[in-house]
Amino acid sequence: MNLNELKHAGLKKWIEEAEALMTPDSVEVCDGSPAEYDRMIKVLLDAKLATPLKARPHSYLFRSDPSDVARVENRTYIASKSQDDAGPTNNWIDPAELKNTMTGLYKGCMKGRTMYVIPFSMGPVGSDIAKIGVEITDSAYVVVNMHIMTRVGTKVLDVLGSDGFYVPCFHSIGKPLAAGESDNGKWPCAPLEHKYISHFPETREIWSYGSGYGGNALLGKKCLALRIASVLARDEGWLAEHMLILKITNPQGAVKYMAAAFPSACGKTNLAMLIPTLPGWKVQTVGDDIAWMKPGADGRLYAINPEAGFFGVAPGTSNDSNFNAMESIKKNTIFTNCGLTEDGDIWWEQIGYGAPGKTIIDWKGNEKPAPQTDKPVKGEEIAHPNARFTAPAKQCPVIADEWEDPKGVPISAFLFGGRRPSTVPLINQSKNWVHGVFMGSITGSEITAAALDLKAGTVRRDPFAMLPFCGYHMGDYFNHWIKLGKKAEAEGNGDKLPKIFFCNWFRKNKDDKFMWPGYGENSRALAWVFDRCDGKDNCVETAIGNLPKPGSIEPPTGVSAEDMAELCKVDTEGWKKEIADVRANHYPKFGDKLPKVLYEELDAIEKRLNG
Ligand code: SAT
Ligand code: MN
Repeated sequence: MNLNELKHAGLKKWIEEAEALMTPDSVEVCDGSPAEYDRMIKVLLDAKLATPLKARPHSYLFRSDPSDVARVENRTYIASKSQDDAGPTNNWIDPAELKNTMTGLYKGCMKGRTMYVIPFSMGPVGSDIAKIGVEITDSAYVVVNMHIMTRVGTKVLDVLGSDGFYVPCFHSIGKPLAAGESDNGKWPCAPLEHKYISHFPETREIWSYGSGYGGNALLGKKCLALRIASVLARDEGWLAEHMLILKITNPQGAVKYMAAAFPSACGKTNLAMLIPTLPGWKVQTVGDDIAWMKPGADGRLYAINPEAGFFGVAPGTSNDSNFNAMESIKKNTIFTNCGLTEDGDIWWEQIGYGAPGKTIIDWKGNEKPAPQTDKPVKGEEIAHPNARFTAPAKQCPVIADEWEDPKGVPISAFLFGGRRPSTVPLINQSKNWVHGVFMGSITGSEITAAALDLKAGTVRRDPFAMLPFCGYHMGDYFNHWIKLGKKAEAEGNGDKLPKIFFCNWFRKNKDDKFMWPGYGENSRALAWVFDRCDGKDNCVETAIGNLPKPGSIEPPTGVSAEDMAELCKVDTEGWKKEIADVRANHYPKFGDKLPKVLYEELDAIEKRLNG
């Protein structure tokens, strides 16, 4: 599409300003067509950045620069006008100063390259809950990934009309090309000290520079759908959350939808695609990473998955751990930083089998002996631990029919969880909304090996799994959740709010062995949650919440009755320590902005534990 065909004058002006600043050789407005995808792949093949995979139709492998392999949290900024609005858990730079620095970096940054303009919708095009963004980028790799992860193209411009709202997103890899120069197999990016992933919450803008990887570059995902959307949600009265959405059907055919937030490495994608071991139950996927939720006219909370694909961690994904993910990536998939086998397929640690043939190319492009087993060897990884697949959600065999319903799906339950070897029971229902917000606010995982400045055994708290993704002060964020509950109650809709639960698949016994098998067996806890939402008499009220009544969750094979009882009981001493840790080390981080009702909740639980 030609720039002059653009109906939106503001958008056209913004693109022209970007072109004048970044001085690309040419400008292309993306139409989102399959032909455009193939043309971009051709550009990437010519630059020797993509390797076609013989074993998977229409699929390609990329190897990034070893310095550009993950989100860079220490280069990620929330540049609100006041530092206090960004809060203590976000990096902050004054927006004028940051724009000044970045304008300097953007100057001439696209020389020798094409500037792609990607109009995209987060959420089904035209949905009331969806939002439009436009990403300007000089990376064809970003274009193909955005094709899969979002809805791109002309249909989005049609919805935008001549004056619609969009989030403007600048992205440059920060590697201009001299005349005649080509990337020639070297992943283009800028050095770490020039990387910036910047968010301007007041003006709803995203400026990213220097990285081509994942959430740093695919700006619809964490930047728009979480950091900027969390600010929009605060201002407009809805929720933008780091949550999977699943559909669950019981043996009688009744359906509920649940949304769940976990810190990284807790198996969110696995839970979203779980295959229940409980006979007659069915789980289907609506989303695996992000949920946008708005109160509907009936008082219920309706959720959409703003994304259109999965950007999943590859290592650890196998037919055993996530069969449906393995099925989703059989074709039309982009792989980044995986190993390449002799027969032209990808491979990674814990894929479920050793690598075929004699040799394998690792993620850095080096030839190595093909591993006989899929066990990881630290420091010798074939795939980078953050290697990824980008696959269309519609390829998931258990994608729910409603996954693209513009109305969204009504949520019955929220689940929070983390890796907690001790203290936290298998599943626990909050006593009420505020107690549920308390549960979300103390979410975290215990760290196993001593890392950075934290001792092993310390709980690294990641409230609502949103710490790296909230575009404003976390104290205000907790308050937003509390206000949403209060408003629903004031409108007589308190009982229509999702019930809130805390789960823990990672309890260990004295011998350091997992007490719960996890994966498909987690359906037992989901079934209990399902029945709880219907008010079934399957719980006992305790000091910390509503726990499963003995016998209400049938233990899976290999879990003894004693272990089951242990998994579902109150560890009074452990909880006293938990409360003390939250009081001394966690809540004070948020200063005055921590809602008073959360301290009251802390006092109330402590009193019950002592009483
Ligand atoms: O790279 S992403 O931000 O998209 C994924 C992640 O780091 O959680
Ligand atoms: Mn995520």
